Amino acid sequence: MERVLIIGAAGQLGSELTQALTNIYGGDLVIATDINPSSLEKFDYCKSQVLDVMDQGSLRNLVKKENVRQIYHLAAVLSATGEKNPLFAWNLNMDSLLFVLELAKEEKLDKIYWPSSIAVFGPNTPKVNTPQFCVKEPNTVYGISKQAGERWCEYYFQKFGVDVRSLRYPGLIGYKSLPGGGTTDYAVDIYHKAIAVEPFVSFLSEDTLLPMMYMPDAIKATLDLMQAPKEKVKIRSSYNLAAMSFSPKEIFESIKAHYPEFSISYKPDFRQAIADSWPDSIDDSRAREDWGWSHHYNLEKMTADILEHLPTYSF
Ligand code: AKB
Repeated sequence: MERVLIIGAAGQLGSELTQALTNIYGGDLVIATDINPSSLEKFDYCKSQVLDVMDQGSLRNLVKKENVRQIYHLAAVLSATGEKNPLFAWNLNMDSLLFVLELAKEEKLDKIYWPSSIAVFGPNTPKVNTPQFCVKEPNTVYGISKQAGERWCEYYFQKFGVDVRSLRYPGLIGYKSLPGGGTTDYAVDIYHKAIAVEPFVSFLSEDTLLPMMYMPDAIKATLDLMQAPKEKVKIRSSYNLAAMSFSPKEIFESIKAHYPEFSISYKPDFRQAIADSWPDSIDDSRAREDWGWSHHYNLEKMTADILEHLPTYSF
């Protein structure tokens, strides 16, 4: 039996991707792993195991013992948390990717998925409709690690034939997990404050525009890319990916249409500089051309869906 391994499964993306992969492959063929034992309780529908991705020996043993053929490597320190402990973020983000790529090469694994981010772009990147190929001078440790990671992915594909695929996610917004240390995570937190009828204090200024995506679209993009025939995946660093762009003021207004009492104030902190270094909007035409990507959710549809489901969702 050939299995699919998810590393960092309890995070924002993993929590929903693990369910989607289980729907495709069945619970016996999917193994959710995370460093935090209590976070694995939610994976009662598939196999699960504690795994520290920095423990190379345990990772290798697990892959061999369970006949893992695909790895989704999602464990990472995000942008805001990374700035608080840059060397830890660099070591975790880079070493873990290299462990996985080496393992894929040695064990001739079928496919690897590794997420990149709009954080690969920096202040000298064209801000509007940011192209697939352009200047990238990221100034966060998270962005530098994603940029270097992209180069390593392409290197392992070119030199060793490792079938590694990647997307540059915009800010991802879902209601099934709590904010996880990202700069775009204000747009997750704001919905929790709205349904708790609490005022929201934004750590970004009102007009800070950032590219964003609702989680069902991110899951669809990930599965579409991973299921695309190999020859259609022409970019082996990472694909630009886009759905919508909005500011704190615009997301607030979309929520206020449902919760008229909701209020917001703005108190920018160190995360403002990170957001200011990132694009306003992304050109993802290569993903659309190469493997048929299209998105479904805009801001209004996303807000309506989250406000319908979040109040009854139990963590
Ligand atoms: C972050 O804000 O750090 C992440 C990202 C854009 O990759 N959500």
